[in-house]
Amino acid sequence: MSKRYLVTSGLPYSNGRLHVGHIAGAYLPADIFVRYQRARGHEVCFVCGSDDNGVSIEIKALSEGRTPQEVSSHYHDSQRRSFEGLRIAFDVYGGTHQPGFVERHERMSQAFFLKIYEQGYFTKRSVKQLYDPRAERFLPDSYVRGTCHHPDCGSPRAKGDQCEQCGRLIDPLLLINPVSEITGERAVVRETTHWYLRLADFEKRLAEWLESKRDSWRSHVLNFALGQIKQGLPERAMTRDIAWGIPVPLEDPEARGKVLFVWFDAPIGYVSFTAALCARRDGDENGWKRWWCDPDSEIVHFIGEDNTVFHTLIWPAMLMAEATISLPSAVVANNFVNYRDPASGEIRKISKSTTPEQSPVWVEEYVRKGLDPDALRYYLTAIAPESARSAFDPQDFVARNNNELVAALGNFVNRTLAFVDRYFERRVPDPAAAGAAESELRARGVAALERVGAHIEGHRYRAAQDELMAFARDCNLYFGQREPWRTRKDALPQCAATLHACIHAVRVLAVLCAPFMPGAAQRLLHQLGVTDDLRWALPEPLPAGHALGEPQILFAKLEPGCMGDVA
Ligand code: B3M
Ligand code: ZN
Repeated sequence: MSKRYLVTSGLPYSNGRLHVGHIAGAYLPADIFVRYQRARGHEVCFVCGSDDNGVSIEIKALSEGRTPQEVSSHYHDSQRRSFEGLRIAFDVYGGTHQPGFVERHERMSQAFFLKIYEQGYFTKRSVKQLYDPRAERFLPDSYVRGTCHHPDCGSPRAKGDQCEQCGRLIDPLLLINPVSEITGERAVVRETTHWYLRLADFEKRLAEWLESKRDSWRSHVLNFALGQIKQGLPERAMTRDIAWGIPVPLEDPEARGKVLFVWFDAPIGYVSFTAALCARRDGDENGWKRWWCDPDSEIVHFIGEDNTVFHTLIWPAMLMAEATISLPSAVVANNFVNYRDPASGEIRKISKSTTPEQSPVWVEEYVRKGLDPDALRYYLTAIAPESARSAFDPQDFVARNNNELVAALGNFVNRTLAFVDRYFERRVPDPAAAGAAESELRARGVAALERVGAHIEGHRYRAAQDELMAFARDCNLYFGQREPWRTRKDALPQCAATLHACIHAVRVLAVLCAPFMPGAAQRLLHQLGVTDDLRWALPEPLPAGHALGEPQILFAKLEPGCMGDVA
């Protein structure tokens, strides 16, 4: 039976370039899942876009002397190109403050806020906060520094949210000699008013809902969320005193000049971008309800680890308060990817300040170098940070490309097609002499389809791709054991049957590769001279005599250093 999936990837802040860690965390696994479910015949909508609001974009703009709109549109475009370069194919790539999206997004976010407001889930509260008198603005915790208030530490450079010296949390109002990071001015305390979502009201329902996911979600995600509930969920301010964002839609004079907390409007972006897609595709934006409110539709969120609290607690609580949109079926959270410095061997965090600009860990650079997107997709899935952090190692990337993609998968395809090209006039040989070994290879293909599929459905992408490669290695083994170079001379019908089976295996490989390496899958079809739709099923064997395409190299061998010395 055909199902419906609404799949989202975390909306990247449009204030920087994308790196391989982002891709491995929230985008590539989602793209694999989407391609796979489509191949199974399910209906899928894959939604993403930029998270353009919030203080990080505002401050970035301030430091660059540009407007937040300029900054966010610039990075929105850069990020969109990076996704395209890696063939991560969203149905819609919106932006919470981009032309063509912002109007609808604002309208829907405000309506969402008002609905929760009317249900009485907000508490209006006046609070003290640090303020920069020169910049004339309230200071987000992370933009204040001062002396750590933990008496046994006293570091003079503690940040307003956390002390980097002793690692403990900081109460910004207790910070000694707080200074604004924006102007260097002494920060002062001022009163302000905000609207707090009472998350505690949802604890019981959240816990029940999370418990119902025991058997299907990753245990670290579930345990984290349940652990937070056990500690008690604090109320959270859903409004902010900044100029850039979605205006708070209340008549209350105290709401004037305030915007929605970026984490309030960002997940609504998933919905408003879907509406934009429906409007564009079918002329009716209300089509979004079919994806988001219909119990037959499954919603799957792919995110990086640092977004877990928002997707497993705050967003679901917002949805419970809103009461018409469904809760997610799954939240797939991945860990971070670090990188290994080839010069020192050190494992480091990928960061704007310490990772060289030319490094191919920046997707833009990788794409600009003209390297194969499939090679990166393969590597990032091979090191997918599904249960722990992993590290991008440029030398390992080259080694795996050469030893696995080229030497196993590419080699099998190439030796098969080159052989047929040379000895069978590039036509599919006759399978009349096929026997037990050929049936076995065919059964092996069926098993690979089943196993890879089961792993993808369980969100075990690394294991899924390993199965694909195991099949490729078995194909090579089969080729070696059947010795077609020998049977060609003394048992031609058998040789023909062997190559027929190998060609069929190549066609199976195209199906298996398609979610992971869509470019390679297309190259395989081209070489087979077919235009398959790559449905997730055992393809029909090609008839004897079918003309194949021209054999080509499936994956290029990479030279050490092709990733640049820096990486
Ligand atoms: N922009 C956080 C991040 O990029 C945030 C995700 C929003 S998802 C609704 O890490
Ligand atoms: Zn400290």
